[in-house]
Amino acid sequence: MAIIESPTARATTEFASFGAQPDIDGPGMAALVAWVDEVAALTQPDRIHWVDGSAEENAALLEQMVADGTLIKLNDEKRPGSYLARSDEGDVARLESRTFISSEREEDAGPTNNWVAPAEMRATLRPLFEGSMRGRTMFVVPFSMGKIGGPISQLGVQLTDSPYAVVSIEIMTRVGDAVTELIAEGKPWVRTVHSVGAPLRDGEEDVAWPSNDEKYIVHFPDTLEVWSFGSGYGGNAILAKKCYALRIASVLGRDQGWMAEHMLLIRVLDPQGRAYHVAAAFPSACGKTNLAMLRPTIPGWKVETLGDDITWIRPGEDGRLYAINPEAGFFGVAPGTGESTNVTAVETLWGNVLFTNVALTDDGDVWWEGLTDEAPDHLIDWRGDDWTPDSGRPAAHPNSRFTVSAAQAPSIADDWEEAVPLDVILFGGRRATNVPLVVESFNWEHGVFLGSTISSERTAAAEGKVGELRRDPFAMMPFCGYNMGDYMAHWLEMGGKAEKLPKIYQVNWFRRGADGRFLWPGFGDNSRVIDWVIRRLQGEAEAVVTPIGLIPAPGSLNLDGIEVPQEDLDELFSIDPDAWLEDADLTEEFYSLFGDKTPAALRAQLDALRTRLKAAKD
Ligand code: GTP
Ligand code: SPV
Ligand code: MN
Repeated sequence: MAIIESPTARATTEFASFGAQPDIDGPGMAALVAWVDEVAALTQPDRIHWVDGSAEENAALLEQMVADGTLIKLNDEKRPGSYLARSDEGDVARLESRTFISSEREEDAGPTNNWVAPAEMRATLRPLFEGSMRGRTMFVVPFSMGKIGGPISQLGVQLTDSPYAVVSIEIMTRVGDAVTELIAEGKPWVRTVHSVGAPLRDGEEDVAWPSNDEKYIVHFPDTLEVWSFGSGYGGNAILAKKCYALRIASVLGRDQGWMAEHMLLIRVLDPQGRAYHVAAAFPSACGKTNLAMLRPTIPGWKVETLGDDITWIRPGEDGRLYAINPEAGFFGVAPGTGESTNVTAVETLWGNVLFTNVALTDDGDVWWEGLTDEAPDHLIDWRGDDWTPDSGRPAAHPNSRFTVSAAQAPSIADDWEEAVPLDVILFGGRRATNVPLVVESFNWEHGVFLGSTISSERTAAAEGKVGELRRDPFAMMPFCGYNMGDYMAHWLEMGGKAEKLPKIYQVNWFRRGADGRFLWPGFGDNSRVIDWVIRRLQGEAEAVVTPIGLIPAPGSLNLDGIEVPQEDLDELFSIDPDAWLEDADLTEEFYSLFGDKTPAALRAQLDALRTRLKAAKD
């Protein structure tokens, strides 16, 4: 079969041997082709390229992007098979203010999502997408979240005019003809459309990072569609990730009895070799990739990586909850990733990496704040300007990223594409004050309460004022595709779907002393918290009851080999009832946003917390 006949389709010259519609037939193929045709008629690309997912095609795409100036090829001796992209200065992070849930009913989006009625939103999007791919190639990218053909995998297709998005999706998901075959067989799939919104007039020169000042990231949960316009960056452009695997998937989970969560997933092996599976929900740029690649500083413990950002959780037949990472790669925060903080990540990044907005060294390699203790004498910064250590600005953008295949991590578990039984769930945020290093919940309901109260200091992963404290329940505030009140109820319901539930903990690596420094060494030493948590499961570590939950009994946290002064430890675990009562008021305010949808069980948890805090004051 030839490239499909759309009003604008022309044969490609630079990809003469790639891009034709694959010769795949089946009952589901007509709907796919019709949709590709329909979007092409709207967006009017010069060419349509069906991505087959082959290594040759990938190489050709990369080569073309280097020729076009979109990518810089790094020094093959230093960083083989790797590239650097510099985004537009106005396109460096997710845009929560431009992210919409267009459900039929406003209450299904809820008060914490931007909502516009679907008909109105479609009327807004139509003129934006009309002709938006002119002068460009529209890529048809069939992808699978979860291994291709896996029992709980989900399929989708992204139409995009960004080759950068295509090669990113090829790292982050499983892409190619094998997916198209499943769609042709009639398997369900989600439609996602992405345009950078920068059509080229005849003969017009392209820029390195095309984008549009006007941006929309829109989800239609009722029809399972995503439409994204104007941005080429991360979660705005790799639609399989936040848009599908969290926002759309959370809606599927609500309806089908499972969960899509913003969590890393690891296997922890204790010194006896017993395996435990831990999932952890931390807001963006709060340490998921870091914990996912944890190298324990206490002897005998080992951590295997299963996932670093998204976890789907389902009840299994044996009465446990099973967890799986649906992604195939890591889109990780570069700054702060170094030999002393995450050596596994540094090793993972030896080659075959797509970097975005990091700095370029004079010998054609990359650098970012925290990669080494000392900065090189000269760099080209993320904007493309000369940089020296006394330039007075970061060389890499704070939200600069690496995109790399998960299989390349030396810590990756052999069976990382399979679901595993979940033993522990951690909730964490970035809290300079108030929240102790670790708190154990009394039970599932109390654990869900802890998750619902997570707040965190804003990071550079999204637009907004960095450092400002904001509520981020379950680390899902920007990623829940439906009403957060219903979502909290769904968490409680899931507690009834398994006989042996994971135990829930709250953690905080980011508490600071009066002098502003971190009280806890963090990184590899977070294994000490994991060790305590696992020994709690085994009934081998002592805890003391506090008004907010259980904390380690004195001496029960393994601190062998590190120096944490007693005053720091006291501060790390100090609980100020007055501050917590103030926090409880904010929780009440937050709950009131959802009116009747706030589960009564969580309101009861809040009442009980207040009662315990008041008792502690007397
Ligand atoms: P997303 O990809 O945005 O979802 O982020 P993430 O949660 O995976 O964040 P990541 O692990 O990449 O960490 C982001 C930043 O947190 C980096 O700058 C790390 O250096 C820092 N960080 C991670 N773990 C710790 C820790 O234990 N202590 C301290 N102080 N910083 C940490
Ligand atoms: C996050 O912000 O949580 C990320 C990066 O994981 S992005 O894919 O851009 O959403
Ligand atoms: Mn994330």
